[in-house]
Amino acid sequence: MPSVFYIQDKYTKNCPKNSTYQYAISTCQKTCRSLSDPDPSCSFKLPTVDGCACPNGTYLDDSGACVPDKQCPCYYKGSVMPPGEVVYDKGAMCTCKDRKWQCTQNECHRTCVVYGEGHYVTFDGKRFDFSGDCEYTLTQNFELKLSEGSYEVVERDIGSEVPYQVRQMGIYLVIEATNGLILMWDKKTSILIKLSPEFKGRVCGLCGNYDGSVSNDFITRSQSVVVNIQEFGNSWKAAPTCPDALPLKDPCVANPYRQTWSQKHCSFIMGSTFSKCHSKVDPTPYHDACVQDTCACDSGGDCECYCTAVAAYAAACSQAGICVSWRTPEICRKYFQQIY
Ligand SMILES: [Ca+2]
Repeated sequence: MPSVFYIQDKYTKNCPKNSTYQYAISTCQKTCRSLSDPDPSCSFKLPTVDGCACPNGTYLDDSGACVPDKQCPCYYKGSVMPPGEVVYDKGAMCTCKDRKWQCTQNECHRTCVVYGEGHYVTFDGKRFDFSGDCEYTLTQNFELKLSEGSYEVVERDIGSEVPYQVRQMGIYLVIEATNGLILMWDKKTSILIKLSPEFKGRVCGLCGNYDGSVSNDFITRSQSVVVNIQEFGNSWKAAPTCPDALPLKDPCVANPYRQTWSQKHCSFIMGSTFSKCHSKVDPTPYHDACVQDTCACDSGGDCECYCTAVAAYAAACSQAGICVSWRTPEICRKYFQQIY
């Protein structure tokens, strides 16, 4: 703590810096630091003194000058930070302005994932299974038309096509729109939709409302929060005349001859290849989805459904910052050396 005032028994015109001579100064003088942190010298009373001190409305900064409060610096973990200085603390970016830290949460894009036989993970992390034969709205603000390798992105509010770039990344076609939307599609059953934080709470559809709460994602097209997955999913059909989807039957019960093969292969997700990721992303739901899809697989052979299911876990790991190189000539070799 720098000295707050300069004791002088006799009047002087030559007070240091921009302090002035004053009589009967309280020993507790305001410093810039005391505006940010409690000043221990103010916690006990001492006799008043005469001398040089900061004029009213000014505060002693760490260089010993008297400044208005707005010119005081900020303090971060005991260090002096001048106005305009930026620090990063607990994921937030904080800028020193008017002696106070102004922080903004440094948030990333959130992802909605749809993969395999109707497995969904919403922007807020709600997981559910829903499968029907209609077209459905994934996220209301956008109309995404994907079929057999062709695509179109339309933002509804604006009513016009959003400018976007398309590139191929491994097995994924990546569509990056200029407004904060990134779409990754394997041209089969997996879609990842990434939205920037500006869309928080502004979207609806099967990918949920992206408001940060996992408990209110089943909001129907008519804006009611429901518990039933079919009621929720069917409300987002594009065409009301399309028949409602029914609850999913356990495909391993329907196709018991596939169950052993499925369980044996899907245990790969729980195994050592992905061990680095297990503490970051719970593998159990991905394993269960893998078994279901591999039992249900009726197109492209057993391997395709299985590889898609494993790729979904690998993609989730990658989102969590763990990249796992899992494809080998023996496992899903068709896509060997391709991402996820
Ligand atoms: Ca939500």
